[in-house]
Order: sequence, then structure tokens, then C-alpha cells
Amino acid sequence: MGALEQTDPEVAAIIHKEEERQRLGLEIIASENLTSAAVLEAVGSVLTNKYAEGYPGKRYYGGCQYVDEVEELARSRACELFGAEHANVQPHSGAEANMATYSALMKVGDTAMGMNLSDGGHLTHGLEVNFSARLYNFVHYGVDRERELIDYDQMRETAKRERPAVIIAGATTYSRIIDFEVCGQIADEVGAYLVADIAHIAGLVAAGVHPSPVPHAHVVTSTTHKTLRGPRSAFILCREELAERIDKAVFPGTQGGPHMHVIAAKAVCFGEAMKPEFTEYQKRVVENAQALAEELQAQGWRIVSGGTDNHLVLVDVGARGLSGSKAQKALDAVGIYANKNTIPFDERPPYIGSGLRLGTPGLTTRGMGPEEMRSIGGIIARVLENREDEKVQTEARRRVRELAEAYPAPGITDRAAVGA
Ligand code: DSN
Repeated sequence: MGALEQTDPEVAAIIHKEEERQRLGLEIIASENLTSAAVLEAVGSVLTNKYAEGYPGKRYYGGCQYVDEVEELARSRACELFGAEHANVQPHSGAEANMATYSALMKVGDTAMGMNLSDGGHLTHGLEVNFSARLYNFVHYGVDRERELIDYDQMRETAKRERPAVIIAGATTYSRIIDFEVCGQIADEVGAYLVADIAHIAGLVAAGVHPSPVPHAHVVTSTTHKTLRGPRSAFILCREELAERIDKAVFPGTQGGPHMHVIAAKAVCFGEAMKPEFTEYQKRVVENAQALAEELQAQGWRIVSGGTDNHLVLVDVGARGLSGSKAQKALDAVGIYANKNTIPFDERPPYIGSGLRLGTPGLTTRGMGPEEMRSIGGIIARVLENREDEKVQTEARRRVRELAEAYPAPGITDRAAVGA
């Protein structure tokens, strides 16, 4: 029996239920992944006990010699992995990385430009109820209606008209390559800083499977837990000339004490991402997303933009009279976890949406390949088409469990198998 089970069986039981959900279900949420046992161990380490406000060699607390070492390691690995000049590994989350970056590059009230949320952007790219639009004057670019691809002409026109201080390139629901080179040219033409938010595609970028924004962007922000497969956290990369501004904007600008246990886990994740098998994994993530998209198309489901170049597939369930929330609920009932999403030019509100966002990072981590993706695409299609049919659901639940058991999730122990 573990310490948690002994001291707090109530919390231990809840965590165990979640372990079982992850172990026996299929996580197909594009922004999630299954991190390694090594990352989990670092997150659960004694480094959580340490206060370390400041930066390596310049802290406000004693006893920081070892956390200094681990933060240095995380920073240097991040720079090496992405070919960047400077890294700040203290942001607790992607939203905080963006908040610090904006405050380093803009004054309150300045104009910034990001992608529309409904076309695939993020809350922190200027949604009116978010700090980003409350503190800064956000204008937006988006995708064109016909091809559902980023409209770089519109981005350029809007930038020339609005003269933003910052342009944010990056998305949470965009399945195509983002042309960071063109975004960099547009930023240069209007004298803006280019910030690339690669939260979703960081793993693909690290592996060279998606073009890197580092040569074109002044600042790159990212989470660490999506395709990058690290702990739930974030980091910022920038050019040397912006290093001091970025560091000050993170601490003391927007955060206090760094989470040293999570920084150690980020170092582990960057180390894992330098290995050749990580490149193979990322190639497989894309191959799998393409197989999943093709299977769904073959079953008559429309995929936004007609396919995918990355880890993500956006299904227009509205085209078959279904809402995203109904589709998500139907899949939840058989142990397939996805999320509802808006699609470009959606008429449904975000909480309902006409899209179903799927992603392959987690399933690929479990070792699944294109064949399993086709099977899962088939299961998804059958469940969505027969939502009231108990027999179809029972069969889907059985197949999901069979697949989950055949491809164990790393870092999750099957307690029954080890006799716990
Ligand atoms: N919530 C994340 C996602 O699911 O894409 C973005 O922050």
C-alpha cells in the first residue's frame, strides 16, 4: 500500500479511478498525451518543497544549488532542442507564457493581432473575455471560407491597416502547416514582433516534422504537455536581445516562485525529445492522424480543410446534423475521449460547436499505428451514426477496451496485473 493510500484513501481512490479511465479508455484529445514514467517521477519529487524565486545564480532563497543545476539543464536542453538563443522554463502554463510575453513586448492598450478563436486561435490570442483582449487592443486574422486555410493576404492587409505591435502566429485547432516564414515577413513589413505560439505542435517542431518558427519569430511560446509529451507546463524561447525583458516579465512580472519539480520534469521531457525515437514517434503521430482522417472521410464525414498535416483532425459533425457536444457525449459513453470544438464560420456557440476535434499524440504514444487508427475511425463513425443503438454501443465499448488493453499507457500500472 502506498503512502497516499494510507494517509488519504479518499484522494487515492479518486486518482486510482482516473488511472483506470486513462488505462482502459482511448484518449483522442488533440492537446493531451501520456507522459513517461520518468516525467511523472520528476513531477512527484522533493523538488516541490523548494522555493527558488529568481533565476539560477540569482535567487532570493538559500539552498538553491541543486535547483539551479536542474533549471540550467532545462534551459540549455530547450535551447539545444529548438536551436534557440535563450529559454525561460519557468512559465506555469501556456496562458502565463503568453501573458509574460505580451507584457514584455507591449504596453497596456497597444494593438496586437492573433487568429480568431473560431478559426482555431486561442483564448489568449484576444478573446474578449480573456486578459489578452482586456489589456490589449486585439484584431484578428483567420482562415478563408473556401479552403479553410490561414488567409495570409488577409493577415497582411489587417497588419498594414492596424499596425499591431505584436503578431501571434499559432493555433489550437488548425490541422495544416503554419507558414512562419510568411508570418515573419508580414511582421517585418509592419515593424511588429512575431510571437509564435507552438503549444500544439512543439513536439512536431522539435522533431523537424513541422517547420520551425525559431528563425522567423522574435519569441516562441509553448506548453510542454501536448505533442511534446512532458509535464503540464510551458516555456518561452527568444532571441538574446529580448532575454532580459522576457525573464523580467516572467519573474517578477507575472509569476512568483517557479515550480522546480515541474522544471525538472521539463528537463526530462526535453532530454527525451532529443532521442531519435522521438522523431520516429512524431512522424507516426502525423501518419496516424492522416489515416484517421482518411477513414472518417471514407465513412462520409467531412474533415475541415480536407485533411491534416499534423497531429489533429477536425471533423465537421454539423454537416451530418450533429453538434460537437452531442458527438463528444456519444463517444464518452464508449470510452473514447474527444472534445467538441467550433469550426470556421460556425453558427453554433463554442460550448456546443459543430466540430469534433481529434488528435493522435496519446494513441501513438501507446504504440498504435495506422491500422488501429482505421479501426478507431470506424468505431467513431458507427457510434456517431447509431447513437441510440445499445448493441452498437456495447460492441464499441468492448472494442475500445480490447485496444486499450493491447496498447498499455506508459506510466500507468495495471494494479490487477501486478496483484496490488
Ligand atoms: N486547452 C488547450 C487545447 O485543448 O488546445 C489550449 O490551451
